[in-house]
Amino acid sequence: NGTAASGSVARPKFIVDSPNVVYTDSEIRSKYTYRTTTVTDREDGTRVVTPKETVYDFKLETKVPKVGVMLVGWGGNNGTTITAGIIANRRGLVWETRNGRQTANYYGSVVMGSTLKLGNDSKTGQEVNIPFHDVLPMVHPNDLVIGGWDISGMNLADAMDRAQVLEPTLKSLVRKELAQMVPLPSIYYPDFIAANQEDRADNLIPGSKASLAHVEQIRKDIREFKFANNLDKVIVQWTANTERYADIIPGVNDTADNLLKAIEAGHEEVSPSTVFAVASILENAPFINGSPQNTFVPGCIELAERQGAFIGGDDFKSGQTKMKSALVDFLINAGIKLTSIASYNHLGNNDGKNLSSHKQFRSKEISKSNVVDDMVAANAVLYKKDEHPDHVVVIKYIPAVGDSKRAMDEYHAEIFLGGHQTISMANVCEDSLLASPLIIDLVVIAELMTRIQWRPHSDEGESAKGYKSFHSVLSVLSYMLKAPLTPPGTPVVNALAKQRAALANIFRACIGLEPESDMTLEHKLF
Ligand code: NAI
Ligand code: DG6
Repeated sequence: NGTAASGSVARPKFIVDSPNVVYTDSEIRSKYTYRTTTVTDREDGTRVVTPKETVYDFKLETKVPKVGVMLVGWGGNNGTTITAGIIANRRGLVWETRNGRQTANYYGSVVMGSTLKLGNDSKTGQEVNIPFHDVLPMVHPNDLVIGGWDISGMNLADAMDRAQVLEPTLKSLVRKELAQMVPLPSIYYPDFIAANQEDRADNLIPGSKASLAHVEQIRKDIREFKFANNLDKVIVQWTANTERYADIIPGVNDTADNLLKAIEAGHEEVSPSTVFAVASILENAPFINGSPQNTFVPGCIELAERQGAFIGGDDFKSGQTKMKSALVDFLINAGIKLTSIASYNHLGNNDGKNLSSHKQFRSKEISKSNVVDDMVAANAVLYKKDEHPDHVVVIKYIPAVGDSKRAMDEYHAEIFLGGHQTISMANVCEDSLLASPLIIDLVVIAELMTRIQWRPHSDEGESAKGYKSFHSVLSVLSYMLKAPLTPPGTPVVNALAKQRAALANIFRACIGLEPESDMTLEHKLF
């Protein structure tokens, strides 16, 4: 199952002219000075601020591999939409809509739709911006081979109709190809998703609780997909229904060994998404969780660290929450005291149906609610310790509106001398058309991260000694995720601008470029 596309070799679109950057046939190596500032509060009350420099070597493998993506929940709205979207782009399709002719594009993908400032033109001084995708050699989404699992055995063409997201004219152009695609059977533990999903569960691997046999079957599916499509790498992404939270139980899912034992013993508190994560980790296939549940129980994170496998999550950050993580950053950094956020939304797709069940809604409520914590905590001028704005999240299922989600938000804030500012906004969009491009970004960036290595700077130069990968938990994916998973004990950054800057500046470091400071002193100091 799945469409095979040929792998591609992308070459750097520019050369960095610096003694700190070396290009070889297969790598870009950079020496990079990371500048930070430490703050020490002394007992005598003096605060000492010290600039700090750490020199790293980065090395990036430049050959772009042939990559496959396996979606868990392939037959859902996101799964069918992204599959049709990639085919439409790959074939350069154009279709009629009531507004005129529409050409396939990747709008909504940071990697494919946004640009990055490279520098200033040496003659004119004007900014030079390049596609984000061209900053480092990345896989092109058109070359991704897609496959996956679903508890519903419907072929992707019929599932695309069921999703009610795409224009009929586009659907007719991709129907034949999608009809050939049938999701692999999946694991279904009814207690984890809403009871209202039962009627679509007709494509199942036998067994209704975690087992080693389930892990082995999923591992086999990944290996066979890789082999059948002649792939170098497979990335697995959960875009299946939101599950309820799993209880964290000492001895069950608190350590890697306990989790593996719990799976072997068929413990009821191990969720399908955790089983998929464990199988992917054991296959060294990066696993990304696009839903809000706590797939990454402590034992799962420990297992990923132990295996040196990459994981990322949680919950795609598409519309309402992306706006929240930008707007709250703006308000609080403008010195305006945000006092409440009321976030209401209704939608009528299958995601909304699943979320109409309380335990699944609760998972989503948590991921949608924690997104302002770091911004509030950073401003002790406006907020006392442990003071938070009121924050309520409501989701209602209204079948008639289908995938067209309505989100209404009210931001209430205190301004100068006791005045108030209330910002109300309404957002209407096809939910899956906002979320699907994030699937691409997560795959493309996660794959790239598998090719980057670092070490403390060494004068041994070309020697490959001492290099290692980034931490298993890919917090660099945070921009695309509502509740970013970070390495245990490290801070979570929700502010959208900071998340994008981290992504862009890590990429720049790999080619020996300083972070973009936006100081533009060259235009200010004459
Ligand atoms: P959907 O309900 O249309 O698709 C989910 C698919 O997962 C269904 O086809 C279902 O049969 C399948 N499924 C359920 N349990 C499974 C299992 N154990 N193994 C394999 N397949 C399984 O939902 P949609 O709209 O595609 O969203 C997918 C997920 O992404 C949801 O959890 C949603 O909350 C999350 N999400 C969606 C966003 C959006 O804007 N569409 C944004 C943020 C997160
Ligand atoms: C309703 O909230 C359903 C959810 O699945 C959301 O549509 C999805 O999580 C996207 O949420 P947001 O806040 O990023 O627009």
